[in-house]
Amino acid sequence: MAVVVDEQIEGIYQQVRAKNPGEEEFHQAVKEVLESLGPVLAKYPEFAHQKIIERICEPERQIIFRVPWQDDKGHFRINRGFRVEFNSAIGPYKGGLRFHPSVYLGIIKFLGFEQLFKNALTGLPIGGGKGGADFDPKGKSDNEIMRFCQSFMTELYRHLGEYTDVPAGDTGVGGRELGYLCGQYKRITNRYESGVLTGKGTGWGGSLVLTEATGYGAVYFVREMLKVRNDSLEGKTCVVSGSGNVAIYTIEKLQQLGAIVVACSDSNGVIVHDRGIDLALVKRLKEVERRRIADYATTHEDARYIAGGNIWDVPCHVAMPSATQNELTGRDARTLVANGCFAVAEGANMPTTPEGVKVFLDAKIAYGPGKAANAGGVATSALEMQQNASRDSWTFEFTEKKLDEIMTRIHATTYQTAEEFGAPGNYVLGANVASFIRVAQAMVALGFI
Ligand code: NDP
Ligand code: 2IT
Repeated sequence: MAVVVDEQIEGIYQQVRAKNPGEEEFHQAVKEVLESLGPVLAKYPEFAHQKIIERICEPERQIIFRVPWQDDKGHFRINRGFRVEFNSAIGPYKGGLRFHPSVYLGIIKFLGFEQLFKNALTGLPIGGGKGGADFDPKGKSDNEIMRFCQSFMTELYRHLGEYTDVPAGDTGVGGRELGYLCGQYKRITNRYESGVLTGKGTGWGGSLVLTEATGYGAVYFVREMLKVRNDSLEGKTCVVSGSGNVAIYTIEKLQQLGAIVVACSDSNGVIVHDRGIDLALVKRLKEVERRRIADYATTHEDARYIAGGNIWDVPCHVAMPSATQNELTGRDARTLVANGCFAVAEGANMPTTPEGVKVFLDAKIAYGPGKAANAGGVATSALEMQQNASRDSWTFEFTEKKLDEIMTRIHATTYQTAEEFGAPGNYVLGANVASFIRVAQAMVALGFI
């Protein structure tokens, strides 16, 4: 039976590869989920009969569009925009927008696929989607960013709606970009439809805690993983890659819980500061002045900047990859384990390569995959949608408590599912299985979707 199921799943994976040529990141994300599903098909044969896996791997809708805009010198520029509406079995399509030069269909599809399962894990009524553009925000003026966002939304708006598709931020899309996107949506539709985007400013429909939510949530997930091992974050040495939104609030919550964060990074290099990262400085450099992390070392002479360095070479107890996909390789994973690292939680989406994941699972360290560990961002987006729907705005304390409860619940669900399906301590299997069952059951209930 198990062999038949494995062959069936391998056949589906090969079909996905053949139908989506060249989309390597998408293949990788699909493979990782499919590898967990053998025991699920054995328990729920109706999922195989109804071809639920094949249906889930095919997005409901994929939109690709031209984004023309003009730079400050008056030159015409053309980018490519995307929105992949992956699955709406559980709720409206929900997921962020990424602006980065590396964006192409394969990246958006991997992110949309991950998002679908992550969103199901939150237990909230949100489907999965993702979008973005191959636009590079680095070095652009505010006016250029505004013109780009307006042009992007001029096409995207027709696909959105608070009951249809609700974007948010991701790499390269933060408060500034969401403001311009929201403004253009409002101008075109003549509707103040707050629930159509999340991550809005807190003065105009945004939720408190959303800025902090992904990072805070990832740290709560680590706290829970350590709790079942009778341990805590107090006094632990931590390394956090990146220095963007997720990294900054991961560092903040780690510090609040008594950990010492000794390194962070950007795509140019690594800062190592043994007495602990000065977070106020990182926030100023990155959130206010939009500068490079290298500039940190000009303020703190006892910190080291390693141009082109590898952050995973820095010894730590807890590692939190929070920059980008495939940033942590098999070699990096072996280095971390050899240096005594015993917990890894992914703030970024798919930051660890398949070889790296295997190293962590074989070493039996506490390893929280992104779709579980970084679900706090989208969960708080759903809390923003709740507040918008009821024309309410909650306090910071109330919202943070809800986030904490959601992350604690996601940890419990993934932990228990791993045990139930015969892989105790394996959060990869727990997250894939628990979320897949939720989506699949909704699809079966809804009939031909
Ligand atoms: P930001 O744009 O705020 O920051 C990204 C950070 O990662 C920067 O420090 C950036 O450095 C670094 N980085 C980006 N690309 C690369 C690369 N190719 N190589 C090395 N470093 C890189 O993005 P976020 O913090 O919002 O997102 C980070 C990760 O977290 C992504 O994987 C995203 O999908 C995921 N995530 C984000 C959520 C959100 O709500 N924002 C929610 C859940 C997950 P540089 O400035 O040099 O490019
Ligand atoms: O990857 C993610 O979960 C996000 N970028 C957040 C998505 C959202 O809709 O809040």
